[in-house]
Amino acid sequence: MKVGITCYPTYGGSGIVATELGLELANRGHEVHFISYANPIRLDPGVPRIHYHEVDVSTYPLFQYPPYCLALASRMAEVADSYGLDLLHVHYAIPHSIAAMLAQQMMAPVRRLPFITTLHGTDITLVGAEPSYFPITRFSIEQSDGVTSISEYLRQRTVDVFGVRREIRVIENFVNCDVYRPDPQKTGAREYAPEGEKLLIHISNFRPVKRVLDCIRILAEAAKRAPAHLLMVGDGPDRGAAEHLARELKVEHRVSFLGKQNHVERLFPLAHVLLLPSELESFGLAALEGMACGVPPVATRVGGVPELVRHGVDGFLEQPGDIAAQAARVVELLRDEALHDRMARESRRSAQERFCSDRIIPQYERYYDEVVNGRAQAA
Ligand code: GMT
Repeated sequence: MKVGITCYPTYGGSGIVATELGLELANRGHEVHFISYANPIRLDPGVPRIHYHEVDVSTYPLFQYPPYCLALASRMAEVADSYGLDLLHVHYAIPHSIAAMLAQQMMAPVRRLPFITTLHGTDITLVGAEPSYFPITRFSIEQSDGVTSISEYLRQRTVDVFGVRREIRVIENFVNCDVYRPDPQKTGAREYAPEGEKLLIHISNFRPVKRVLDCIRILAEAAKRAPAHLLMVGDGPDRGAAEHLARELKVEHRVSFLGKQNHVERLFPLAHVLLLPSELESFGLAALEGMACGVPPVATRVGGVPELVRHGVDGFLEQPGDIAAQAARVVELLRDEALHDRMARESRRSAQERFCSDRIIPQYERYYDEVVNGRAQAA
């Protein structure tokens, strides 16, 4: 099949899922065309059957806000026409879904161009629920030829918040278990922890919903009872505050802020525990990537996270903001080697048996087939 994929190409779970999906599809013989304003971060150039089409948003003194959505729609229609795309698959409803709908209408005199919208989380729970975006988000969901959601939680939330009656297919996030794999030797960990401290890791876009300050507080508490060092990977609005808090709590020597990293599959395997203290998480892709590397998560019982992490089996779930409880779980995992080994094994097994690309990508392929052949249930 020939698929056009649009996503936010910079850092963020939805762009990562879209990029990994494109790579997996290309690997399975499909032709994939990324259409976006920048090359998606995890997309190395030169991959066979992958094409990248940049959207150029020209400015003009009249445009206080350059009309990206329109430029994107034009490019989508152009690429669809030139390369004979079978469908467009957009990740994150706003504004990608509306751009796809416009491209579809532009192509209508030529042929049918169906589009699928994949909902990732904040497009529904935060942005889409804002009064100014609410009606257009609902409209874009109704107009899509197919809609998928990355967890059952997000599907239900979309139904509850938007009163959507059409089918929303749940296709959970996935991980490539050959790329994300454990390293029992934890080669390279000493670079960050020369005294042999165990490493904790947090990876996110450092937005308030991620509660990154909690990571620093958890580390400070846990380090009183077990030697530990925290890797903070990513960047975003709360990074400065997190660095400040580390100094205030006098643990700055125990925290490494690594900034945005392209090859997180090299960092996860160094860690013993992954921290995901989010206020809300529709899935928690970072936790899945960590689990595939045999790193049990200490996460919060919010949104779709319990669909991924089974409390006491392959990780622990506590309440958001409960630093004492999360720190206590970290200490358990750092001190009790047998417990850690068991959970690390279960994490890996869980990723392999429930969320490996080989299990999930065929679900997208089947859905594409239904949508292209007009068998998916619309509004
Ligand atoms: O919160 C983020 O990291 C960004 C956001 C996005 O759309 O880029 O992530 C959402 O999509 C991810 C991939 O499907 C999910 O794993 C995250 O749970 C989800 N974030 C939230 O729901 C807050």
